[in-house]
Amino acid sequence: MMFYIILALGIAVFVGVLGYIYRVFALVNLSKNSGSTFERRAGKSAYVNGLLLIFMFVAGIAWILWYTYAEADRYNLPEASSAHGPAIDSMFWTTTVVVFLSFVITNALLFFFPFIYRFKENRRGYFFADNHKLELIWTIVPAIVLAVLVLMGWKTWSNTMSEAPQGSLEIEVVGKQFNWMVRYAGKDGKIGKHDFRQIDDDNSLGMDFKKDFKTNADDFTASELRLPKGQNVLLKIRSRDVLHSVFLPHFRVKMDAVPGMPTSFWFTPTKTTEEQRAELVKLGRPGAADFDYILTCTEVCGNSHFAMKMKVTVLEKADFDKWFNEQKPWAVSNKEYLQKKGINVSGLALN
Ligand SMILES: [Cu+2]
Repeated sequence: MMFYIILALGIAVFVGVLGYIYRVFALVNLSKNSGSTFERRAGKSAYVNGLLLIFMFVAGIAWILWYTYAEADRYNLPEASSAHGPAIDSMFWTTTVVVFLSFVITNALLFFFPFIYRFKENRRGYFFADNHKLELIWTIVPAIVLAVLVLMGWKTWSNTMSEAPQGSLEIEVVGKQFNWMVRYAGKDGKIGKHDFRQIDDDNSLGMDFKKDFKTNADDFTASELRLPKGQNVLLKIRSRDVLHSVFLPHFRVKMDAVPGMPTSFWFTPTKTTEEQRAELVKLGRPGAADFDYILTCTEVCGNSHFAMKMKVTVLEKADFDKWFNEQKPWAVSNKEYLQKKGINVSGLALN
């Protein structure tokens, strides 16, 4: 590997030196000739360079458009699997199109002007110290465009970030180096209180049974995130150590997990895993038959950040309820641990 890097560097330096020598000779030649020849040759060179710049611009834009189109199926996310997802997507594409158009317009000026205003023997440059009209245009037009984008984004943001509706399914998502932990509220619909001082090898979430036995008693943990289709889900997010970020790309959900500062995100899944899988198979996407939704960390949090993932499964409501009712509360599975900690477990439903 190192050898090839050095070889590539060597070739680059060699080509650079050759080019430089050529330029020196060309300049020496130019200065030998009389004034009019010099100007003719300079004019020709400006013409060729101008054309090359235009070619580079057109070829570059064509390449971007072609690549975006040809690879769309491989890299673009499928249609959103959540109720608020389409609004986020529409905002994303509107912003992308506006930004790309401004890029094309401003860069077209940049790359066409060297050709249009290239050196000509009898043409003199036009100089001006300032131009209020031009400055007004290039200040006001971007200001209006950006204001519209910001207002649209603000509207989408406030709709997405509104208070979770009553009766949402509460799930706690906790990040730690380097995995996610999830806890369901159990039958009472409430997630029990936690205290970082209660965290140990067994009680990795720090569930506080001393202060809050009742709501903690029926909570259960799971090794994957299961969600019911069509029901509002409220993720209560926290971190046990450093910054992490909850990312459910297919649901257009993203929220930081901040130590010491609880965050949340509510949304409504609209497609089961099986429905999404079938859709991808129909689109012919690679690996579609084994598709699974994913919860992944999108904040660089340490050396195993890349592996901080959890499988997500969306089930039909009936299947979800069945699974939900079969789960054993954490406290029941860890009765001996709680007793050792001096907690009275006689109140536990031992089903
Ligand atoms: Cu991470």
